[in-house]
Amino acid sequence: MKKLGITFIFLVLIYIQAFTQSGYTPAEENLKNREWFQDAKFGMFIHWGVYSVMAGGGDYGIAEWIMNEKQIPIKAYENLANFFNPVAFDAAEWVAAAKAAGMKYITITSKHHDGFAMFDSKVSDWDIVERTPYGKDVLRMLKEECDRQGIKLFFYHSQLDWHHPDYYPRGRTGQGYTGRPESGNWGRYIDYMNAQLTELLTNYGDIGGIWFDGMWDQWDADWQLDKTYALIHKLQPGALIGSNHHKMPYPGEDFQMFERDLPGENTMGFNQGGISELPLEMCETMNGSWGYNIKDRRFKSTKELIQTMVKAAGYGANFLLNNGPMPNGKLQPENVDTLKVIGKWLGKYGETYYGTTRGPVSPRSWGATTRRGNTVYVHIMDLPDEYVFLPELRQKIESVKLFEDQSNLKYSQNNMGTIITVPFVKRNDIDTIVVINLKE
Ligand code: H79
Repeated sequence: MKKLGITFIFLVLIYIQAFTQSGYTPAEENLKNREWFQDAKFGMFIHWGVYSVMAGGGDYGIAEWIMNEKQIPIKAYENLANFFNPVAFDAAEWVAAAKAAGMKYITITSKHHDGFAMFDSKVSDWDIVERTPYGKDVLRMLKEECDRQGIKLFFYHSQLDWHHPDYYPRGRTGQGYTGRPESGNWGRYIDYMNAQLTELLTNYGDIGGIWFDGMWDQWDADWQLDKTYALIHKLQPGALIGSNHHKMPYPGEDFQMFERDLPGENTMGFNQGGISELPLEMCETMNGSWGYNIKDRRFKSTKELIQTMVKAAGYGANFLLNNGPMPNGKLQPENVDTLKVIGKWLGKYGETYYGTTRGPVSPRSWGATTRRGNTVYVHIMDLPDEYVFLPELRQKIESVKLFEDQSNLKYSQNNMGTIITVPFVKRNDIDTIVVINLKE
């Protein structure tokens, strides 16, 4: 009887596993890429499309959403493509700026919610090659340059589509103004999306992965994730799939992202999911906008960005920092300056960041910890005391030094944890780093 019970539990467990993973076992190269991704830590997000031409239309907080926010019907919105002529676009410059910042990958919008393909699509003419005077496939140009400079390229792809007639029934957005017919074939839309994804996964060599967004537009729709994810993993088993649905990852996803919030936080009001065991990534804007907004001058300081980047690392999360290039093809000069400062900081302190995992103490109001093997890095950002307390850190310690000058720091341990003296005179404004070497 007992044996039967155990067999039954065993079968249930197998069933649950098969059910929750939908049969997905990541390929070896996928697992390798996950590791690469976690070690790489820092990437550049790029929001660029025909909406960039409108530069927010004089409003804060509007950029790539302008079609929806200003209720611009498709026929009128399509005119924008006629003015998208980024003659100053230089892929080498973008990739060099990313590299100078210490970034290891770029995630660019292949299609945002307006449905416009920033690549040469054969299944739609709503794309950069067919509709703009520029007429060139910028994704191809960027990919070639990324290959040259050793940067991985990911594609952001919106599942939500305000332009395609078959995106029907419609969700919470894109209602009532677009001029689309009040009918459509959802299955055909999914086929269309999969056809564009097939183009992206076959015509651009090896890509880093696909960054989905937009499922939150309608939860009840039949997104057929299994089909789309299986297609991607079949075409490029190593490509990492993530989706910005703000929930716990679905089967078939390879990493989890958090939009403008540290993992587990929900200041934005839509990050309601928990934290999974998959590789994590937090994305953040330089000002308050993703796409180019001419009025948005609320640029975050390099101090704030570096501290957020390090705190994300304290959760084990990557940092995907956005750029909204201008319609002429140039990155915003303010952003280029910021990237240089971050790059300089990483040039000096990168050892405490790249290739680390989350540290033994989860992020605190004073900072965060990261770790590589037996080395723990304590990042002190805002500590009003001369002492930092690391609860639960009871492992035997080999040495405690200040990263900056390798000077030894005083410490003591008891059964509650470790206390380290970090003199005020040794502090710097952004991140004072203490290096703890633990005994084997
Ligand atoms: O691409 C960038 C944004 O355009 C996109 N994601 C980043 C990376 C984005 N779209 N929306 N949001 C971010 C915020 C989401 C707002 C939501 Fe809602 C709140 C979605 C669901 C509730 C607003 C209200 C939109 C639908 C209802």
